[in-house]
This record gives sequence, C-alpha cells and structure tokens, in this order.
Amino acid sequence: MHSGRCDINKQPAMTIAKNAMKKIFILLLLFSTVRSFGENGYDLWLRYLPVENQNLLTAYRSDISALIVSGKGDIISSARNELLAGLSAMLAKKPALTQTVSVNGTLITGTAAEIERIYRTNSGELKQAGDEGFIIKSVLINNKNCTVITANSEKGVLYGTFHFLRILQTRQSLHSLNIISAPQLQLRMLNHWDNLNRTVERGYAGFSNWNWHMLPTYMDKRYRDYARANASVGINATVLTNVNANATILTASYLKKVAALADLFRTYGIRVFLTARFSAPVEMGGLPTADPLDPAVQQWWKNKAAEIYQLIPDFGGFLVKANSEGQPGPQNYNRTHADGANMLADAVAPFKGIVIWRAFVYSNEVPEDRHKQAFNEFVPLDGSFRNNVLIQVKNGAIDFMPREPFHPLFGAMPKTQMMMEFQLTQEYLGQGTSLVFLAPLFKETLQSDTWRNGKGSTVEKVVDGSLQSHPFNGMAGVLNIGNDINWCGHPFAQANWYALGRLTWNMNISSEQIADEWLKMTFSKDEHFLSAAKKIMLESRDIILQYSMPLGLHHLITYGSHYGPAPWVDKGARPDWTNVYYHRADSFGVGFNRTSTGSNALGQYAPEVQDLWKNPAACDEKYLLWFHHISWSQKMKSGRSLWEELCYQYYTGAARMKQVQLEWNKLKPFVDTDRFEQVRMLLQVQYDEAIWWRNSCVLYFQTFSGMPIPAGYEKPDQTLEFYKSLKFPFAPG
Ligand code: BDP
Repeated sequence: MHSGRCDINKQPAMTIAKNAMKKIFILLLLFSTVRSFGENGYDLWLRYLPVENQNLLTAYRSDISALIVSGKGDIISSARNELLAGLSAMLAKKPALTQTVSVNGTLITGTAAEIERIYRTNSGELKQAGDEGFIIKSVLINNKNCTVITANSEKGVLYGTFHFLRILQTRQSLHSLNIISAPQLQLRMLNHWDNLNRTVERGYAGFSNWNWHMLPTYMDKRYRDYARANASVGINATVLTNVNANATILTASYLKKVAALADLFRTYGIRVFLTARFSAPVEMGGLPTADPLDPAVQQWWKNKAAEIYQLIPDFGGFLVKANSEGQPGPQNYNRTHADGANMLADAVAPFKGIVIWRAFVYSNEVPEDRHKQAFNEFVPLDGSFRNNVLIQVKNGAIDFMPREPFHPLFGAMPKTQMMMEFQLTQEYLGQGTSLVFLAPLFKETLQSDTWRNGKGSTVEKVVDGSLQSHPFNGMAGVLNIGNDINWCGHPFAQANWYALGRLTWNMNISSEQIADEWLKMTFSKDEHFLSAAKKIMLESRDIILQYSMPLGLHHLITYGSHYGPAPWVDKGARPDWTNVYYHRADSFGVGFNRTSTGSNALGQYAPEVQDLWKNPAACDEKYLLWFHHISWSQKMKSGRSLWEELCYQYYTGAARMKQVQLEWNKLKPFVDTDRFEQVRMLLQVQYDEAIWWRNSCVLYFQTFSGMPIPAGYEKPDQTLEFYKSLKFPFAPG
C-alpha cells in the first residue's frame, strides 16, 4: 500500500511541475469563468476577463502581438491606458509597445493624421466615420497582417478602441475586420438628478456619485471609472445636477468643483452641462427680477456664462426645467418658454454652448388634461427658439409610465430641434428592487410612427433630425447610478445604462443584441446562460407592465415616493398628482377618455395615428384604457370581459414573475455566488411586489366593477384595507 505522498514522491520532478501547472491553470480558468467570490459589480461591463478558450487565446495573442498608439493628446492617453489594461487582462500578456510595423499582429491606433506615416486611411471611409466615428480594419502593412483603429478625431479613436475591446470581450474573431461606425446622434447624454447634498431625486442606488463637499481636491476613483463606462458606449455629455435646480452650483466655489470633473471627463470625450435655476439672478445675483427680457437679467447670465467658460472652455451649456412642478421660469414674468430659453441661449452662444429646454411642463392652475399641456404650450412657439436651443421631450406625455404612447410633440414642431428624454432610473418600473430591461421600451417609442410627414415618420427620425432636417440632435437618459458599489443597485440595472449608450450611438441596434453584449461582458458567455438570461431580460418589461399597469392603465403609484401600488389615492396637492385622475374608475368602467368625447388629447396626434386609437374596438389593447373609458362588461379581443381581462393580466403577470424566479435559479452554475444571490433575493422581493400589485389593484377595481374574481385564481389573502394601510415613510428616491 502506498500513501498518496509516496506516490507523488515517486513521480519525476518535471511531471509534478507539469501537473501542478495544469491544476493552477484549471483553477485560474474556473475563477475566470465563474468567480465565486468578490464579484461586486463595480467593473460594470468592462471586466476584461481572461480569455478562457486556449485556441482563441492563442489566436488573439498572435493577432495582437505588438501595439502602436500614435498621438499625445489626453484622449489618446485614455485610449492607450484602456487598451493596455484590457488587453493585458484578457490575453494575460501585455502587448509590446512599438513604433513601426515589423511583426504580424501589430495593432495600430491613432487618428488618421497621426498614423499616416504607417497607414493611409481611405478618405471616403473617413468621411463616413465623421467627427466622432471610427474605422477598424484588418490590413496588410509591410506584408504583415495588422489591425488599424483610426478616426478623424481622438474621440473617434477612443470609441473605436472601446469597440475593439468589446469585440474581444464578446470573443469574436479579429480576422477580416472591416468596420466603419458613426454615431447617429450628436448629443449622447446623461442627466443626473443629483442634489448638492448628495441625495438623488428618484435615485435607488445610494447617494450621489458626486462628492461635492470633497471636490475639487479629492477626486474619487469612481469619477474616472464613470467616464470610462460612458466612453465605452459613446456617451459624450453629462448634466451633473438635478433638473429641480439649486442655484448654488453656479457660485464660484462650486464651479471650481465642476471644472475639476470637467477636466477629467474631457479626457474621455465627455462635456459637462449644468442645470440652471431660472431664478438664480434673484437668488444669488441680488437682482429684483429674473425676467428674461430685462437687460440686467440678460447681462447677469452673460457674465455667468463668461465666468463658467473661463473655467471650463468646453462647457456644454444649460439644461432647464422651467415652470413645471413649482420650478421658476419665464412664465412667472408673463414671458414664454421661448423668451426664457433664448435669453440663456444668447448667453452661451458666443462660446458655442447650447440650451436644452425641457418640455415636461404642466400646471395645476390649468384645468386641462395633463397629457395635453406641453403640446398646448410648445406648439405655438415652433420656430421661435434660437438655433442653439434643443427642446427635450420625455418619451410620453405624462411621465415615464411603464408604457406610454409616444409624446404628441414628436414631429409636431417641424421648425424646432427636439431631443429625446428617457428615464433609466426605474421610478415607475419597480424602482431599485426590480429586474426590468428598458431597451424594449426605448425601442417601442423610437419606432412609433408619428405620421407627421407621411408613413414612416418615426420618432427615431424626429430625434435624429432626418425627418425635419435639423442639423443638431440628441438623446438623454435620466441616469440610475449612485454610490452603491455596483453603481446601479440592482445588478441588472446596469444594462439600462449600457442600453441607453448603445442606442444613442445607433437606434437600430436590437434589444436582443444589446442584452447579448451586456450579458456576455457582465455575466457569462455560456450559451445556455445567455439564452435563458436574455429571455428573462427581454420579457421583463412586459411582465412588470402586466402586473402593475396593464391595458393602458397608468399612474397608479403611491403618493410622493411612487413606490408600489396605490390606485386609491384621491387626495393630493393637486388633482393631477392623484391616481383617480388617471384611471377614472366608476361603476360603469375604467380608463381615461382622451378621445373627442373626452379630453381629446388624442386630437394632438396626426389623423392617421388618431385613426389607430380613436375607436375602442380597433385600438391596440395596450393603449385601451389610456385613451378610452371602457365598460367592465365590454368584450375584449380574447373573448373575456374587460373585468376578466384585467384580472387575467394581473394574475398572469404575477405568475410570470414566479417563472422568472425559477428560471434564474437554474442559472446558479453560471453566475458568481455574490451576484447570483443578490439577484435571487431581489427577484423574491419583486415577486412579493407583483403579488402586492395584483392583489391591491384587483381588490380596488373590484369595488367599482362589483364582479367576482374569476374562478381558478387564488383569492387575495389580505383585504383592500390592509393594502391601503401600508406605509413606506423612508422609501428611497
Ligand atoms: C417626475 C419625477 C420628479 C421629477 C420630474 C421631472 O417624479 O421627481 O422632478 O419627473 O422630470 O417623474 O422633472
């Protein structure tokens, strides 16, 4: 009998060393595919995990054996650092930096002008790449197989670099590359709703990323990583402060803090914007008025702009929420939105700044359907805004509901540049607890046909300016990050940040592709995992719609915090902050009649769109109760009555959530313990919330329908009174 130890001792030293190496390699492989510890999500989709497949690794190593990075600018430095970090980690080997092409597998990066001595880029391709796009090509130089990443600008090179790294991260071949990619939109922007005291309006991922108190001297590592993440998806602009603005950000000491962030972000091609509090000339300038037509007020803003540009030469400009939800604005002085926007636009124009003026306006003094107010206020102003003003419009006319028909303003102001505002933070979509992938929502809006210029006048074409030929365009996402270690709270919420960036670059990328890329880079490349996780993501928005606000119901949330169901809210500071205002349930039926016999908000759409939705029998059921007040006993397309259909939707949505939990549990072998557990627990919270939504809404609407919950459905285990009594005094956001 031999002991194991004796066995080992008998093996030749070489075999032992080989075996040990093998074991270490297998262990490394295991850790790299499914890291069982320390996976906190901080690295987002930029994890750069070592290439697991030996053949692929060998291929990649020979495809990238030497590296030339041409150029000395700050943005090129960022690209160089990223390439070195990414390649060293993924290939477990640092490629040699060189100046000339002498070996196969040389990767050459730099602007076309910088690398001209090595490679002459085709001028037609450069034209196609435009100001910020890039070219990635497999080419032959000095008879050596090389790859070139080039562009007209350093920014383009940076975006190309990230794209190249994404090719590796998603383990695609590096052979025969021939990519020319240019962004569809110029302004690819994030809006932070961050307050100076570090609370985040509608933020569910901790406190603000900006540590204003410690800036400008203390520069948190997160600032650079934030910039890297943005640049990796092409985001080039960020508004640092809440739209419910605080004038303090415009004081000299705070502007220095802003400048410190701007200096860093510039090295990643990101321009900084601020929100402007319209009453700042009064609050901090000591003027008696903020009237935009008052010369002293105009001068105050001009001076302020000059002061800002002195510190931040590439300052983007201002984002303004005016005369909305209590914010000051030009209407306080009987002036129009155009008067206000133009005054600020004139102040920043000499520095090439822009003003983004939000169309999210509604007044409780106007006894008009909230849906109609922005359109009513803005359409008459078409053509009266300066060239450097963009009107930022939310995807729908109410407020980021889980589903809204597209905002009627899209396409209705042909002489005005309009940009899209989406919400990444899940204010009405389960907040911090829920797994909801928003790309399908974004795409649904972008693909909607406004019919403003005949068939095919999609919102996408309004946004990219191709429909009404505007020279300037953009899209913004109200961000979902905070100082949580994984940035977004819910591990899957990062996907929405990623999705917004990818769509600002190219609105035609499918939700599926976005989910696929993100999952591969963030979780796992295993095919089984991918198809199951993708299914979860792609169905997630549909599921939450079903169990929270199906059939066009909207705004059923808790007063104030907006957390959870409360369709019964009938008192508030103003009628349009109650929920009965939106669902209008009564003993006859439910839904908001927005047709010509009701508020006629439908009349704000093009006739062809009206035709689609005006007749309840033909109206797509997903918008039915948005536009119509329907009888409880009305037959639906399914053959069920409206009441039965409503129950069906609520019960099906909740049941699908249970299914999601089961599907996720099967993915345990593919996910690191930390994130697997986090998602597992969150899905339990979400399932409980689905039941809570289902029960409260069914019980509440039953008080109007007077009809029983159809046979076969389990009865709610609590009473309506119980659900009404629930309080969440410290809900975040
Ligand atoms: C609503 C939010 C509110 C924001 C507002 C806005 O509830 O906190 O200030 O939008 O967009 O969705 O200005």
